Amino acid sequence: MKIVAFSDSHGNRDLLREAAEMALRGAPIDICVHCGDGARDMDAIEPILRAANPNVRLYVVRGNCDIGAFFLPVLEIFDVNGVRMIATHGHALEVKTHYGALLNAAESREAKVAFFGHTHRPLLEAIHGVYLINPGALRQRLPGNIAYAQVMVDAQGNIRADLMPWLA
Ligand SMILES: [Mn+2]
Repeated sequence: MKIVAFSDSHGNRDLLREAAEMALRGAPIDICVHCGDGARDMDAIEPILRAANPNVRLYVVRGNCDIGAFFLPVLEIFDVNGVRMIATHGHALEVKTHYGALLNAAESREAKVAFFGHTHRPLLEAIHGVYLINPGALRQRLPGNIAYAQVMVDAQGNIRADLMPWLA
């Protein structure tokens, strides 16, 4: 299963589309996550995700800048081949100052992966066996900047997580 996570697109729909097209190369996307701030930008890529895989699952959470998007959840929980994951923007968990609350949110739900955003800084770190993954902000397409995060989960529930840079 291939999970692709974006965050903090802040209205940069063209950039989100380019990142999605890059992510669609190779294996189809089974699950696509947006960690908030520009959550509704997902409208711009949902058709191409569904065209590539009609069964794609989307998890979109509300960020502090998603004004009025009260129909979106603050936290999503989902399972992939027996591996539980959460997605949240993170502003309510104070991720700019510490990861303790985020880690607690994951561990209290027995999640092994926590996707988040808000800091605009890409992060991939395993703490106490929990992957904390922030794709960073979709702002500039520069070689080396991170476009999205990718997590592959095999049938046995083994995880491989990567931050994916823009290709030159
Ligand atoms: Mn933001």
